[in-house]
Amino acid sequence: MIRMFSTAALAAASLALLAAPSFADDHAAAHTDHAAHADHDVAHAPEVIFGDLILGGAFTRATLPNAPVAGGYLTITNSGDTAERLIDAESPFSPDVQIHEMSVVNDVMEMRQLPDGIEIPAGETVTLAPGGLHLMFMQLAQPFVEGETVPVTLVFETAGRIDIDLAVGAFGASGHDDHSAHEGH
Ligand SMILES: [Cu+2]
Repeated sequence: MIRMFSTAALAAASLALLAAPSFADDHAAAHTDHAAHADHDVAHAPEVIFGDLILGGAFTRATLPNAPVAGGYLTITNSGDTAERLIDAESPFSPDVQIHEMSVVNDVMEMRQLPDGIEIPAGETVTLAPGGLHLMFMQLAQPFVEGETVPVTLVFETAGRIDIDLAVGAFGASGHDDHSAHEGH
């Protein structure tokens, strides 16, 4: 059944290709992309190459309707030979996207803003992940919806600005709540 459908779709695409090559190409590419994406349980945005920087696995998690904040995560690889620094982030979903770190201080998990951002040493990868370094979307303008994407502009000290999308995964699937420090007030 699936095979028959695929054959029919291919035939249709071939016919369309004869009639309107560019449209058929676009459609086939989009379809393939979508099918591949649906295979993944965990949503991650595609890798983005930005000069010497490789931005990978960008994701966030769905939020409850009135959640005040949300985290953002990705890996940043610096393939260059000079250090880089992530100094700011912006998003239409928040008037104030901050760079945060969670760490254990005197046996208490604390979250703090990093006013100087995050250094990405030459040749190294820095991971922003739940429980550690992260982007923090303050004063959320609207909830993050699973399956959608959240655009964010990363601002690097040397390389400048790059727009990426965070893929929105399931709400708190891990049960690990890295936003409780903010939700308390
Ligand atoms: Cu935070």
